Amino acid sequence: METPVPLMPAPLCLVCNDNGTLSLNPEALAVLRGVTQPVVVVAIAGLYRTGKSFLMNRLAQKRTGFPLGPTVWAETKGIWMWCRPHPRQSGVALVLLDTEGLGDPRKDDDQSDAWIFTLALLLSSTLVYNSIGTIDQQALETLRLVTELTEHVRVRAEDTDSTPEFVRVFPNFIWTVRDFTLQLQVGGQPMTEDEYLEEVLRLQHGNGPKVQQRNELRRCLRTFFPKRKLFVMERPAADMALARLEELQEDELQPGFRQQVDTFCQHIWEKAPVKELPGGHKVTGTALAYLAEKYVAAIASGAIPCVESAVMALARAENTAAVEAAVVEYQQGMEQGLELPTASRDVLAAVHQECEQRAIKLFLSRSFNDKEHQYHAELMRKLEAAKKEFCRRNEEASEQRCRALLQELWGNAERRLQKGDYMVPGGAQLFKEDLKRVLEEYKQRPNKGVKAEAVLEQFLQERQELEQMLKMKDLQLELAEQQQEAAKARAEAAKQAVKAEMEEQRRSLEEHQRQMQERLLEQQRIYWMEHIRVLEHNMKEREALLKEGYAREAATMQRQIDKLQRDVDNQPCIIL
Ligand SMILES: Nc1nc2c(ncn2[C@@H]2O[C@H](COP(=O)(O)OP(=O)(O)OP(=O)(O)O)[C@@H](O)[C@H]2O)c(=O)[nH]1
Ligand SMILES: [Mg+2]
Repeated sequence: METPVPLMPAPLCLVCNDNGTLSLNPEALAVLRGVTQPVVVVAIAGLYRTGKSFLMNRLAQKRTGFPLGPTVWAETKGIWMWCRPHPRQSGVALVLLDTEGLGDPRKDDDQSDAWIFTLALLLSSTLVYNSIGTIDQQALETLRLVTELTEHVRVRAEDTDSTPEFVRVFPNFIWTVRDFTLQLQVGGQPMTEDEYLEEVLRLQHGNGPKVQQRNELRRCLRTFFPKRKLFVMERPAADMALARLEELQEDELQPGFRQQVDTFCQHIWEKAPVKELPGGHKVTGTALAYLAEKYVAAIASGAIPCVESAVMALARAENTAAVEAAVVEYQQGMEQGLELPTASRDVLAAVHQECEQRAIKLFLSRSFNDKEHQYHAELMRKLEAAKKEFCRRNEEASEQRCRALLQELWGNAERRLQKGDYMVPGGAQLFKEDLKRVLEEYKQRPNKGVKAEAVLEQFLQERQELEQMLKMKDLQLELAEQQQEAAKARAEAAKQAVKAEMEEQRRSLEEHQRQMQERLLEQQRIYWMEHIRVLEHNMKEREALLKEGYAREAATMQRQIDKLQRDVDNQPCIIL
């Protein structure tokens, strides 16, 4: 059964900012770890006091939640988190991250703004940048952090400049403009919000340092965030009512605002993607908590957070857990599916095959980045050992049952032996008949299991002393004959078992290989799609730059395209 998203009646502070020192709140971290579903993570960032928390409460479908604060002073500190069941998708959680407003003049350190923005960017799958009024120079200036991201994010540990790689790991970008009053038009023609955004991001001509600086920001936004959207919203209520927005009834909000905010929320609920790692692995709340720990620890130690290092550490933890979970799945399946002793080895083998298949599937669905197949090999070893243990238990159960059965069937004969019934004339014949009856009855009884022949052979061997006791030639012959037959049957059964075992190992290997192959093909497909997406984006960007008359910038982009193409030629399957 699906575990529900842990109930979070109100948001919790996830990343605390204590005068520029960032740390994680263990309580919030524990809640996030408990979210075992994949997560859609929406983070909001932007200037302080611009209605960010209010907008996040709309996404949570709650009037109150993230505190707003009616004063001019910044309200939200650090990063606040609210995990909610996803309003559209079952089995997925919606994680809302509300961040501290940027540019608060009362803050003495300017570094925490950059780190909080970086964390919002690295943890989210959709980043909402919120500004008020119109997309003016100030709104763009606040985003200057984007041009400094090289100093705050590494994609691979060995990168000196990670910028060409950002596009692979960055979230979708949504710009929300609040209190927007302008008409969306160019030359008298109406334009869409997205067209307006592209217009704003168009490079400007001129060589002055100011133009260069602004163009640099535009270029960064265009290249880092290929998926971008704009939503404009009018003022939600009359000035007087703004300070108590949380108390207003829905119909007291401006109808235009209501409609615009609804369109925004619908877009997030319908389109915002589940957070994925490079290679397409879906991030759960548990994994997100792990990443948050790694990134915050890197920042706290004065290092630059590195996506690849965090993902590799996460992969190690997840893959170890995936092996354990797959072994448990196998063991539980075997316990439920088997009744020991099984009638034959084939019965055990059939249940084993089914459980093994399920275990590999579970492992592959959870594991990722297992480039050397190290964890897969560990799983194979553990499943083999677990199977051996079930075989041993099966043999033991069969032995016990067969011994008990022979003891029961031999009871009568044993009593006669004690009484000396076989030592009198005609006793040998009587013994022969009794033995025959016991053997026939033993053969008839079902569910003796895989040790039926071996136990019988041993039983007959143990009866050898009777030959001496009874001193009967024909009886000796009889016993020897029966014993030989039992030994033959046991040897045949052992031969069959070896053959079956070899066959089983071959099949098991094939099953592992089949599922691995499928997984490999799927990973290659995802890798190619990612690569093609980046290539297409860069080519589109190069075209646009050429069209806008920026030959030098277009040439830089061409170099990136060439490098991507070389990567394709050299390494057909790279999984970050
Ligand atoms: N003008 C205007 N005010 C708004 C809007 N949305 C919310 N407010 C009001 O603006 C004030 C700040 O709102 P918050 O949602 O706390 O803004 P914030 O961006 O989270 O603020 P910080 O956490 O301090 O950065 C509150 O009084 C809100 O009622 C809006 O769209 N336009
Ligand atoms: Mg706030």
